[in-house]
Amino acid sequence: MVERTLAIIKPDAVKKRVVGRIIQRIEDEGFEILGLKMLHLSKEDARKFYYVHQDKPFYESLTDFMSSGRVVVLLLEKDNAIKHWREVMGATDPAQAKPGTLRRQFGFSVERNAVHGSDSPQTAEFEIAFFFG
Ligand code: DAT
Ligand code: MG
Repeated sequence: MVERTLAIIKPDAVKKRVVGRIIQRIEDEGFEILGLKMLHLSKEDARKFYYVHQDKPFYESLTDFMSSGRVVVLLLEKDNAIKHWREVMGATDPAQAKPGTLRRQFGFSVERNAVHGSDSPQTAEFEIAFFFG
């Protein structure tokens, strides 16, 4: 089934200058890029985007990090896009992520883990609307 998902190249990956390599991987994996933009989230934007985590101990730190520099947001389309993109990203903690995944390749820590991906059709709908209206 053709699905859409929301990907973010996080501030750590932008600072490391690996945006091009991550986008190349997205295209090599067969995703169609339907939308792409670079922006700098405000702390308030980051808090809204990650509201599901508002009660977690890492919420403040996560939203500080996500508003610390520019990000690239992408609207991706493909068969099984949500699951496929999460497989390409790898586990949340780069140290646990499988070899060949983007988080293993480019992530630094559980927080500075290079990329984001929607985790369900409901989340994808919210996240796509958040950035692409
Ligand atoms: P994912 O990004 O794999 O969907 P998540 O939704 O559980 O993971 O968490 C969102 C982000 O929050 C994650 O990419 C990095 C950060 N995070 C998650 N767990 C964390 C932890 N234990 N300590 C610090 N940051 C964490
Ligand atoms: Mg998540």
